[in-house]
Amino acid sequence: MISRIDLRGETLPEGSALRDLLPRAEFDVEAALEKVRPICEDVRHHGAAAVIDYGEKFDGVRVPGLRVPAEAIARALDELDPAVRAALEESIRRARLVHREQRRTTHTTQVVPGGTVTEKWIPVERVGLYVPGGRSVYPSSVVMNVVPAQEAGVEGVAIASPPQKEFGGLPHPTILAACALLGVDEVYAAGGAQAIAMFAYGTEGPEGCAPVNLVTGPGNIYVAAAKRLLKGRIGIDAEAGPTEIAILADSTADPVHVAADLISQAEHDPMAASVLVTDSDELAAATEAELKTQVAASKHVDDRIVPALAGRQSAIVLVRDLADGLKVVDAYGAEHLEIQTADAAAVADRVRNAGAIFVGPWAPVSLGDYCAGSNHVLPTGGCACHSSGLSVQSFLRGVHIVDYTRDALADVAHHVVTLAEAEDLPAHGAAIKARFGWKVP
Ligand code: HSO
Ligand code: ZN
Repeated sequence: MISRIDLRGETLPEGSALRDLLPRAEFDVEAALEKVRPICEDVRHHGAAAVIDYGEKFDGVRVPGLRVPAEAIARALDELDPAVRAALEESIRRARLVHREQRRTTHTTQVVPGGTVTEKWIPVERVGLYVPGGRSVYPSSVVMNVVPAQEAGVEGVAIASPPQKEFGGLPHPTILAACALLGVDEVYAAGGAQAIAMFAYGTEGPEGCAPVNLVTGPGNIYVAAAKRLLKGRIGIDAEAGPTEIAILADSTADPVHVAADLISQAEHDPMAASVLVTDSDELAAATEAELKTQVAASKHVDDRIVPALAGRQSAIVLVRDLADGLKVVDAYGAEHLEIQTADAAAVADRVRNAGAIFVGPWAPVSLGDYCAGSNHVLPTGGCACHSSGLSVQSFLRGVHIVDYTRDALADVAHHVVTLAEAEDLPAHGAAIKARFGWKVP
Protein backbone atom coordinates (compact mmCIF):
# COMPACT_ATOMS: atom_id res chain seq x y z
CA MET A 1 0.00 0.00 0.00
CA ILE A 2 2.80 2.43 0.88
CA SER A 3 6.48 1.98 0.09
CA ARG A 4 9.39 2.27 2.50
CA ILE A 5 12.59 4.25 2.08
CA ASP A 6 15.28 3.23 4.55
CA LEU A 7 17.82 5.97 5.23
CA ARG A 8 19.34 4.37 8.33
CA GLY A 9 22.31 2.81 6.56
CA GLU A 10 24.70 5.64 5.94
CA THR A 11 25.24 9.30 6.79
CA LEU A 12 22.48 11.41 5.27
CA PRO A 13 23.47 13.44 2.23
CA GLU A 14 22.91 17.21 2.40
CA GLY A 15 20.64 19.58 0.50
CA SER A 16 19.48 18.62 -2.96
CA ALA A 17 21.12 15.17 -2.78
CA LEU A 18 18.87 14.39 0.18
CA ARG A 19 15.87 15.91 -1.58
CA ASP A 20 16.47 13.58 -4.53
CA LEU A 21 16.11 10.56 -2.24
CA LEU A 22 12.68 11.68 -1.10
CA PRO A 23 9.41 11.01 -2.88
CA ARG A 24 7.66 13.77 -4.77
CA ALA A 25 4.88 13.92 -7.36
CA GLU A 26 5.54 15.14 -10.88
CA PHE A 27 3.55 18.29 -11.51
CA ASP A 28 4.58 19.43 -14.95
CA VAL A 29 2.98 22.83 -15.38
CA GLU A 30 5.23 23.53 -18.37
CA ALA A 31 3.51 20.81 -20.43
CA ALA A 32 0.09 22.37 -19.79
CA LEU A 33 1.23 25.82 -20.96
CA GLU A 34 0.76 25.03 -24.65
CA LYS A 35 -2.80 23.85 -23.98
CA VAL A 36 -3.84 26.97 -22.10
CA ARG A 37 -2.10 29.53 -24.35
CA PRO A 38 -4.81 29.49 -27.09
CA ILE A 39 -7.56 29.55 -24.45
CA CYS A 40 -6.12 32.68 -22.85
CA GLU A 41 -5.67 34.31 -26.27
CA ASP A 42 -9.28 33.53 -27.16
CA VAL A 43 -10.54 35.11 -23.96
CA ARG A 44 -8.33 38.11 -24.56
CA HIS A 45 -9.87 38.69 -27.99
CA HIS A 46 -13.44 37.44 -27.55
CA GLY A 47 -14.12 38.11 -23.86
CA ALA A 48 -17.15 36.59 -22.15
CA ALA A 49 -18.28 34.72 -25.29
CA ALA A 50 -15.04 32.71 -25.24
CA VAL A 51 -15.30 32.03 -21.49
CA ILE A 52 -18.86 30.75 -22.00
CA ASP A 53 -17.80 28.55 -24.97
CA TYR A 54 -14.97 26.97 -22.95
CA GLY A 55 -17.32 26.43 -20.01
CA GLU A 56 -19.61 24.48 -22.35
CA LYS A 57 -16.66 22.47 -23.67
CA PHE A 58 -14.92 21.66 -20.38
CA ASP A 59 -17.66 21.86 -17.76
CA GLY A 60 -20.42 20.51 -19.99
CA VAL A 61 -22.86 23.35 -19.45
CA ARG A 62 -23.56 26.54 -21.40
CA VAL A 63 -24.42 29.49 -19.17
CA PRO A 64 -26.49 32.45 -20.39
CA GLY A 65 -24.17 34.86 -18.56
CA LEU A 66 -21.07 34.61 -16.39
CA ARG A 67 -22.10 36.83 -13.50
CA VAL A 68 -24.03 34.92 -10.84
CA PRO A 69 -27.27 36.80 -10.00
CA ALA A 70 -27.56 38.16 -6.45
CA GLU A 71 -30.76 36.11 -5.93
CA ALA A 72 -28.88 32.87 -6.63
CA ILE A 73 -26.28 33.73 -4.00
CA ALA A 74 -28.95 34.65 -1.44
CA ARG A 75 -30.91 31.48 -2.22
CA ALA A 76 -27.84 29.31 -1.71
CA LEU A 77 -27.43 30.74 1.78
CA ASP A 78 -31.12 30.24 2.57
CA GLU A 79 -30.91 26.63 1.53
CA LEU A 80 -27.61 25.89 3.27
CA ASP A 81 -27.71 23.13 5.89
CA PRO A 82 -27.71 24.97 9.26
CA ALA A 83 -24.90 22.75 10.62
CA VAL A 84 -22.69 23.60 7.62
CA ARG A 85 -23.56 27.25 8.08
CA ALA A 86 -22.57 27.17 11.75
CA ALA A 87 -19.29 25.39 10.92
CA LEU A 88 -18.43 27.87 8.19
CA GLU A 89 -19.25 30.78 10.50
CA GLU A 90 -16.90 29.38 13.13
CA SER A 91 -14.21 28.80 10.50
CA ILE A 92 -14.58 32.41 9.34
CA ARG A 93 -14.54 33.76 12.90
CA ARG A 94 -11.31 31.93 13.79
CA ALA A 95 -9.61 32.80 10.50
CA ARG A 96 -10.47 36.46 11.05
CA LEU A 97 -8.92 36.40 14.52
CA VAL A 98 -5.61 35.14 13.15
CA HIS A 99 -5.52 37.17 9.95
CA ARG A 100 -6.51 40.42 11.61
CA GLU A 101 -3.32 40.22 13.65
CA GLN A 102 -1.29 39.95 10.44
CA ARG A 103 -2.18 43.49 9.40
CA ARG A 104 0.90 45.64 8.87
CA THR A 105 1.31 49.08 10.30
CA THR A 106 2.92 52.09 8.67
CA HIS A 107 6.42 52.59 10.00
CA THR A 108 8.74 55.56 9.68
CA THR A 109 12.52 55.25 10.06
CA GLN A 110 14.47 58.39 10.72
CA VAL A 111 17.62 57.60 8.72
CA VAL A 112 19.34 60.92 9.48
CA PRO A 113 18.01 64.19 10.89
CA GLY A 114 15.73 65.47 8.11
CA GLY A 115 15.75 62.20 6.21
CA THR A 116 13.00 59.62 6.66
CA VAL A 117 11.76 56.50 4.92
CA THR A 118 8.21 55.53 5.66
CA GLU A 119 6.95 52.09 4.75
CA LYS A 120 3.25 52.18 4.03
CA TRP A 121 1.18 49.07 3.35
CA ILE A 122 -1.40 49.55 0.62
CA PRO A 123 -3.94 46.85 -0.23
CA VAL A 124 -4.15 45.58 -3.79
CA GLU A 125 -7.13 47.29 -5.41
CA ARG A 126 -8.88 44.36 -7.00
CA VAL A 127 -8.33 40.63 -6.64
CA GLY A 128 -9.74 37.56 -8.33
CA LEU A 129 -10.09 34.46 -6.19
CA TYR A 130 -10.31 31.13 -7.94
CA VAL A 131 -12.33 28.37 -6.29
CA PRO A 132 -12.19 24.95 -7.95
CA GLY A 133 -15.30 22.93 -8.80
CA GLY A 134 -15.66 19.36 -9.98
CA ARG A 135 -13.93 16.80 -7.78
CA SER A 136 -12.97 19.38 -5.19
CA VAL A 137 -15.77 21.66 -4.07
CA TYR A 138 -14.26 23.43 -1.09
CA PRO A 139 -16.22 26.22 0.55
CA SER A 140 -13.40 26.23 3.12
CA SER A 141 -11.08 27.51 0.38
CA VAL A 142 -13.43 30.46 -0.17
CA VAL A 143 -12.91 31.32 3.50
CA MET A 144 -9.13 30.92 3.28
CA ASN A 145 -8.85 33.24 0.28
CA VAL A 146 -11.46 35.85 1.12
CA VAL A 147 -10.63 36.40 4.80
CA PRO A 148 -7.01 37.52 4.31
CA ALA A 149 -8.02 39.70 1.32
CA GLN A 150 -10.73 41.40 3.36
CA GLU A 151 -8.54 41.80 6.43
CA ALA A 152 -5.88 43.38 4.21
CA GLY A 153 -8.48 45.95 3.14
CA VAL A 154 -8.92 44.86 -0.49
CA GLU A 155 -11.98 46.64 -1.84
CA GLY A 156 -12.69 44.64 -4.98
CA VAL A 157 -13.03 40.91 -4.38
CA ALA A 158 -14.32 38.80 -7.28
CA ILE A 159 -14.71 35.03 -7.20
CA ALA A 160 -14.74 32.59 -10.10
CA SER A 161 -15.80 28.98 -9.81
CA PRO A 162 -16.75 26.55 -12.59
CA PRO A 163 -20.39 26.27 -13.73
CA GLN A 164 -21.92 22.99 -12.51
CA LYS A 165 -24.25 21.14 -14.82
CA GLU A 166 -26.35 19.72 -12.01
CA PHE A 167 -26.95 23.20 -10.59
CA GLY A 168 -28.14 24.75 -13.85
CA GLY A 169 -24.76 26.27 -14.71
CA LEU A 170 -24.23 28.01 -11.38
CA PRO A 171 -21.17 27.34 -9.25
CA HIS A 172 -21.74 24.79 -6.49
CA PRO A 173 -24.34 26.11 -3.98
CA THR A 174 -22.05 25.68 -0.94
CA ILE A 175 -19.48 27.88 -2.69
CA LEU A 176 -22.17 30.50 -3.29
CA ALA A 177 -23.37 30.22 0.31
CA ALA A 178 -19.81 30.72 1.59
CA CYS A 179 -19.56 33.84 -0.61
CA ALA A 180 -22.80 35.12 0.93
CA LEU A 181 -21.53 34.51 4.47
CA LEU A 182 -18.37 36.46 3.66
CA GLY A 183 -20.27 39.32 2.03
CA VAL A 184 -18.86 38.70 -1.47
CA ASP A 185 -21.45 39.43 -4.16
CA GLU A 186 -19.28 39.48 -7.29
CA VAL A 187 -19.19 35.86 -8.39
CA TYR A 188 -18.66 34.40 -11.87
CA ALA A 189 -19.56 30.96 -13.18
CA ALA A 190 -16.21 30.46 -14.85
CA GLY A 191 -13.58 27.79 -14.36
CA GLY A 192 -10.19 26.60 -15.56
CA ALA A 193 -7.71 28.61 -17.58
CA GLN A 194 -10.54 30.66 -19.09
CA ALA A 195 -11.47 32.00 -15.64
CA ILE A 196 -7.89 33.11 -14.98
CA ALA A 197 -7.80 34.80 -18.40
CA MET A 198 -11.15 36.49 -17.64
CA PHE A 199 -9.62 37.91 -14.46
CA ALA A 200 -6.48 39.03 -16.26
CA TYR A 201 -8.04 40.65 -19.33
CA GLY A 202 -11.51 41.46 -18.06
CA THR A 203 -14.70 41.14 -20.06
CA GLU A 204 -16.95 43.81 -21.54
CA GLY A 205 -20.48 44.88 -20.71
CA PRO A 206 -22.51 45.84 -17.65
CA GLU A 207 -22.29 42.28 -16.31
CA GLY A 208 -18.63 42.04 -17.32
CA CYS A 209 -15.69 41.36 -15.05
CA ALA A 210 -13.25 44.26 -14.68
CA PRO A 211 -9.62 43.13 -14.87
CA VAL A 212 -8.02 42.31 -11.52
CA ASN A 213 -4.52 43.03 -10.22
CA LEU A 214 -3.93 39.76 -8.43
CA VAL A 215 -5.27 36.20 -8.71
CA THR A 216 -5.08 33.74 -5.83
CA GLY A 217 -6.50 30.34 -5.07
CA PRO A 218 -5.82 26.71 -5.84
CA GLY A 219 -6.79 24.91 -9.02
CA ASN A 220 -5.84 22.09 -11.35
CA ILE A 221 -2.77 22.03 -13.56
CA TYR A 222 -4.47 24.17 -16.26
CA VAL A 223 -5.30 26.84 -13.71
CA ALA A 224 -1.67 26.75 -12.53
CA ALA A 225 -0.46 26.98 -16.14
CA ALA A 226 -2.73 29.95 -16.89
CA LYS A 227 -1.46 31.70 -13.76
CA ARG A 228 2.13 31.13 -14.90
CA LEU A 229 1.33 32.38 -18.39
CA LEU A 230 -0.43 35.54 -17.26
CA LYS A 231 1.91 36.35 -14.39
CA GLY A 232 3.22 39.85 -14.85
CA ARG A 233 -0.05 41.17 -16.24
CA ILE A 234 -1.52 39.92 -12.98
CA GLY A 235 0.14 39.03 -9.71
CA ILE A 236 -0.36 35.47 -8.52
CA ASP A 237 0.02 33.55 -5.29
CA ALA A 238 1.85 30.24 -5.49
CA GLU A 239 1.08 27.69 -8.20
CA ALA A 240 -0.69 25.13 -6.07
CA GLY A 241 0.32 21.53 -6.69
CA PRO A 242 -1.22 18.38 -5.20
CA THR A 243 -1.61 18.48 -1.43
CA GLU A 244 1.08 16.99 0.86
CA ILE A 245 1.29 15.82 4.43
CA ALA A 246 4.52 14.82 6.14
CA ILE A 247 4.51 13.45 9.67
CA LEU A 248 7.62 13.36 11.81
CA ALA A 249 6.88 10.80 14.50
CA ASP A 250 8.68 8.71 17.10
CA SER A 251 7.66 5.66 19.10
CA THR A 252 5.35 7.77 21.30
CA ALA A 253 3.03 8.53 18.36
CA ASP A 254 -0.29 6.75 18.07
CA PRO A 255 -0.36 4.77 14.79
CA VAL A 256 -4.14 5.20 14.65
CA HIS A 257 -3.71 8.97 14.45
CA VAL A 258 -0.75 8.76 12.10
CA ALA A 259 -2.58 6.50 9.63
CA ALA A 260 -5.77 8.60 9.81
CA ASP A 261 -3.84 11.77 9.07
CA LEU A 262 -1.93 10.21 6.15
CA ILE A 263 -5.24 9.08 4.67
CA SER A 264 -6.88 12.46 5.30
CA GLN A 265 -4.74 14.22 2.72
CA ALA A 266 -4.51 11.21 0.37
CA GLU A 267 -8.28 11.65 0.10
CA HIS A 268 -7.81 14.84 -1.93
CA ASP A 269 -6.19 13.54 -5.06
CA PRO A 270 -4.52 10.45 -6.56
CA MET A 271 -1.41 12.65 -6.80
CA ALA A 272 -1.56 13.72 -3.13
CA ALA A 273 1.52 12.89 -1.07
CA SER A 274 1.50 11.26 2.37
CA VAL A 275 4.92 10.83 3.95
CA LEU A 276 5.76 9.43 7.37
CA VAL A 277 9.27 10.06 8.67
CA THR A 278 10.10 7.99 11.73
CA ASP A 279 12.95 6.49 13.72
CA SER A 280 10.68 3.75 15.04
CA ASP A 281 10.37 0.38 13.32
CA GLU A 282 7.38 -0.42 15.53
CA LEU A 283 5.53 2.73 14.55
CA ALA A 284 6.25 2.10 10.86
CA ALA A 285 4.86 -1.44 11.07
CA ALA A 286 1.86 -0.44 13.18
CA THR A 287 1.06 2.41 10.78
CA GLU A 288 1.19 0.06 7.79
CA ALA A 289 -1.23 -2.29 9.52
CA GLU A 290 -3.47 0.57 10.57
CA LEU A 291 -3.50 1.98 7.02
CA LYS A 292 -4.87 -1.32 5.74
CA THR A 293 -7.70 -1.29 8.26
CA GLN A 294 -8.60 2.36 7.92
CA VAL A 295 -8.35 2.53 4.12
CA ALA A 296 -10.77 -0.39 3.89
CA ALA A 297 -13.28 1.68 5.85
CA SER A 298 -12.75 4.90 3.85
CA LYS A 299 -14.61 6.57 0.98
CA HIS A 300 -12.76 7.62 -2.23
CA VAL A 301 -10.58 4.51 -1.90
CA ASP A 302 -9.87 3.37 -5.45
CA ASP A 303 -9.96 6.70 -7.21
CA ARG A 304 -7.84 8.69 -4.77
CA ILE A 305 -6.60 7.17 -1.49
CA VAL A 306 -5.00 3.98 -2.78
CA PRO A 307 -3.31 5.59 -5.81
CA ALA A 308 -2.08 8.44 -3.57
CA LEU A 309 -0.64 6.17 -0.87
CA ALA A 310 0.76 3.65 -3.35
CA GLY A 311 2.13 6.34 -5.68
CA ARG A 312 5.82 7.15 -5.79
CA GLN A 313 5.09 10.46 -4.05
CA SER A 314 4.16 8.73 -0.77
CA ALA A 315 6.38 6.67 1.54
CA ILE A 316 7.40 5.72 5.04
CA VAL A 317 10.92 7.05 5.47
CA LEU A 318 12.99 5.34 8.17
CA VAL A 319 15.69 7.44 9.82
CA ARG A 320 18.27 6.71 12.53
CA ASP A 321 17.05 9.37 14.96
CA LEU A 322 14.96 12.53 15.17
CA ALA A 323 17.93 14.72 14.25
CA ASP A 324 18.07 12.90 10.90
CA GLY A 325 14.28 13.07 10.76
CA LEU A 326 14.47 16.85 11.01
CA LYS A 327 16.99 16.95 8.16
CA VAL A 328 14.63 14.87 6.06
CA VAL A 329 11.53 16.98 6.71
CA ASP A 330 13.53 20.15 6.09
CA ALA A 331 14.82 18.79 2.78
CA TYR A 332 11.27 17.78 1.84
CA GLY A 333 9.63 21.10 2.81
CA ALA A 334 6.12 19.72 3.14
CA GLU A 335 2.99 21.77 2.62
CA HIS A 336 1.76 20.41 5.98
CA LEU A 337 4.07 18.96 8.60
CA GLU A 338 2.81 17.22 11.73
CA ILE A 339 5.15 16.63 14.67
CA GLN A 340 4.01 13.63 16.66
CA THR A 341 6.94 13.06 19.01
CA ALA A 342 7.78 13.44 22.66
CA ASP A 343 8.20 17.15 23.42
CA ALA A 344 6.63 18.01 20.06
CA ALA A 345 6.81 21.78 20.60
CA ALA A 346 10.60 21.69 21.01
CA VAL A 347 10.98 19.51 17.91
CA ALA A 348 8.64 21.79 15.92
CA ASP A 349 10.75 24.75 16.92
CA ARG A 350 13.73 23.22 15.11
CA VAL A 351 11.91 22.88 11.76
CA ARG A 352 12.99 25.32 9.05
CA ASN A 353 10.97 24.31 5.99
CA ALA A 354 7.23 23.63 6.06
CA GLY A 355 4.12 25.44 4.84
CA ALA A 356 2.42 24.97 8.23
CA ILE A 357 3.44 22.96 11.28
CA PHE A 358 0.98 21.02 13.41
CA VAL A 359 2.24 20.28 16.90
CA GLY A 360 1.41 17.20 18.94
CA PRO A 361 -1.48 14.75 18.96
CA TRP A 362 -4.31 17.30 19.08
CA ALA A 363 -3.48 19.40 16.06
CA PRO A 364 -4.17 17.29 12.96
CA VAL A 365 -4.00 18.81 9.49
CA SER A 366 -7.79 18.53 9.14
CA LEU A 367 -8.14 21.02 11.98
CA GLY A 368 -6.00 23.45 9.97
CA ASP A 369 -7.95 22.70 6.81
CA TYR A 370 -11.11 24.02 8.40
CA CYS A 371 -11.15 25.52 11.84
CA ALA A 372 -7.75 26.20 13.43
CA GLY A 373 -7.75 29.83 12.32
CA SER A 374 -4.61 29.20 10.24
CA ASN A 375 -4.67 29.45 6.45
CA HIS A 376 -4.86 26.30 4.36
CA VAL A 377 -3.54 27.78 1.11
CA LEU A 378 0.09 26.73 1.55
CA PRO A 379 3.22 26.23 -0.56
CA THR A 380 3.50 22.78 -2.15
CA GLY A 381 6.19 20.93 -4.11
CA GLY A 382 9.02 22.02 -1.81
CA CYS A 383 8.26 25.72 -2.28
CA ALA A 384 8.02 26.03 1.51
CA CYS A 385 11.79 26.66 1.51
CA HIS A 386 11.17 30.06 -0.09
CA SER A 387 7.48 30.90 0.18
CA SER A 388 4.75 31.36 2.76
CA GLY A 389 1.11 30.40 2.70
CA LEU A 390 -1.60 32.88 1.87
CA SER A 391 -1.90 35.70 4.39
CA VAL A 392 -2.87 39.34 4.71
CA GLN A 393 0.63 40.10 3.44
CA SER A 394 -0.21 38.43 0.11
CA PHE A 395 -2.72 41.21 -0.55
CA LEU A 396 -0.60 44.17 0.52
CA ARG A 397 2.19 46.12 -1.11
CA GLY A 398 4.79 47.86 0.99
CA VAL A 399 5.55 51.27 -0.48
CA HIS A 400 8.55 53.29 0.65
CA ILE A 401 7.94 57.00 0.97
CA VAL A 402 11.24 58.87 0.88
CA ASP A 403 11.33 62.35 2.38
CA TYR A 404 14.65 64.26 2.70
CA THR A 405 15.35 67.91 3.41
CA ARG A 406 17.93 69.96 1.47
CA ASP A 407 20.48 69.57 4.24
CA ALA A 408 19.93 65.83 4.54
CA LEU A 409 20.43 65.39 0.78
CA ALA A 410 23.49 67.67 0.81
CA ASP A 411 24.98 65.53 3.53
CA VAL A 412 24.99 62.33 1.48
CA ALA A 413 25.26 63.84 -2.02
CA HIS A 414 28.95 62.94 -2.49
CA HIS A 415 28.23 59.26 -1.82
CA VAL A 416 25.41 59.19 -4.35
CA VAL A 417 27.56 60.88 -6.98
CA THR A 418 30.46 58.49 -6.29
CA LEU A 419 28.25 55.41 -6.65
CA ALA A 420 26.67 56.83 -9.83
CA GLU A 421 30.11 57.33 -11.35
CA ALA A 422 31.20 53.84 -10.25
CA GLU A 423 28.24 52.46 -12.17
CA ASP A 424 28.94 54.70 -15.18
CA LEU A 425 25.61 56.44 -14.76
CA PRO A 426 26.65 60.10 -14.65
CA ALA A 427 23.10 61.36 -15.21
CA HIS A 428 22.21 59.88 -11.84
CA GLY A 429 24.91 62.02 -10.25
CA ALA A 430 23.82 65.02 -12.30
CA ALA A 431 20.32 64.81 -10.83
CA ILE A 432 21.94 65.47 -7.46
CA LYS A 433 24.39 68.15 -8.64
CA ALA A 434 21.61 70.04 -10.46
CA ARG A 435 20.10 70.81 -7.09
CA PHE A 436 23.30 72.33 -5.73
CA GLY A 437 24.43 74.62 -8.57
CA TRP A 438 25.91 71.63 -10.45
CA LYS A 439 28.45 71.03 -7.72
CA VAL A 440 28.81 68.22 -5.24
CA PRO A 441 28.23 69.84 -1.90
N1 HSO B 1 -5.76 20.23 2.61
C1 HSO B 1 -6.10 21.11 1.50
C2 HSO B 1 -7.18 22.10 1.84
C3 HSO B 1 -8.51 21.51 2.09
N2 HSO B 1 -8.77 20.42 2.84
C4 HSO B 1 -9.72 21.96 1.70
C5 HSO B 1 -10.07 20.23 2.90
N3 HSO B 1 -10.66 21.16 2.19
C6 HSO B 1 -4.84 21.85 1.05
O1 HSO B 1 -4.23 22.51 2.10
ZN1 ZN C 1 -7.32 18.84 3.21
